[in-house]
Amino acid sequence: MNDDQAPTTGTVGVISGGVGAARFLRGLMDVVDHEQITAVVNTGDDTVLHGLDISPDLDTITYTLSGAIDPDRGWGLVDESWRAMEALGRYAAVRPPDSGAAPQWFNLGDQDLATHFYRTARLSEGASLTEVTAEIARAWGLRIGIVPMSDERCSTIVTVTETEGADTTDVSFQDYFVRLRHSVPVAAVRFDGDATMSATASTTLADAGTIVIAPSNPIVSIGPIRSLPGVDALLASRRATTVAVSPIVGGAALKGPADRMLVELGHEASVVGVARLYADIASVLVIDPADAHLADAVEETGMRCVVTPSIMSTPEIATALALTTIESVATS
Ligand code: FO1
Repeated sequence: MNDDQAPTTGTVGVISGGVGAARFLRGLMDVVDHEQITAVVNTGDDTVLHGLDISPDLDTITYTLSGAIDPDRGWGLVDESWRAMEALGRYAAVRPPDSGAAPQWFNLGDQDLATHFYRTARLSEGASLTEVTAEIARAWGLRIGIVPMSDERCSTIVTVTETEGADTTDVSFQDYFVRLRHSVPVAAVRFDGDATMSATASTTLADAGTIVIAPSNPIVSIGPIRSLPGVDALLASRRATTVAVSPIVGGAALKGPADRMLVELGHEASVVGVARLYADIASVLVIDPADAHLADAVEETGMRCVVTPSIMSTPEIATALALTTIESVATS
């Protein structure tokens, strides 16, 4: 970070999903001291496979910020090998029809497995997900705070129509996203469990000088965090210093199925649709120049609209986006 670039924001809490949030945080790390940044991260995508506790969004953020992410996939580690996954084939061939053992539809790289081994072992020793996540971040040399939204399980459940004309079924988020390749119609999304905000997430959002809602899917990435008791009320009370970055540009999602999902669930897949979802909890919406013609319509929702390039195709654009975003609600 350059001192002459530093805006007067104090600490920054970033409400985060996976890939889009990770790229935004990477930019933020160029303009704010790392110790001043805390990402409050979605864990609604978390899953258990092979008996291992897997937290995709936490890992996507950790790997991206430490420069170890596979840049093409946006998840998992660069220069990864897949020998363990291949070896599972031997057992998939003999598993009984009613067994879920040796699933191969969710790809866990050989080095990535080490993270899941460590997380699972520490959780089974009684450590909280908050503690384990901090340990993993430290192991990757990070000084920013990476905090799970909750230490309890909160699972995103997606109601889908798996085959045309069939009844709807409820599936886990990873079933929808990876196994069904997010290509089936979504009828509803809900968040199961009686989870509460983790203590660190709660302190982060209460005390941050600035809160950013990252450019993540409003329904399945930001939605699980907002579903926790007290989060929306807390954000509403911090509305003046909360800014959201639209994950929708030109009517399309930057990554993933957010655009289709918004429409299927009765929202508009545009920056105006995003503004309607966030107007009660954030005072500013950052949109891309591609949507500049919708700035007035965004402002009609009660949000101030800031127009700046938001497609983070280079690190420089991510840095400039992060700076403009936090300056949009800077106190002085
Ligand atoms: N996404 C895929 O599309 N296919 C995979 O096989 C897959 C494996 C995977 C393993 C570890 C991990 O941390 C993430 C992984 N992802 C995979 C990404 C993940 O499903 C999604 O990016 C998020 O859950 C959505 O934010």
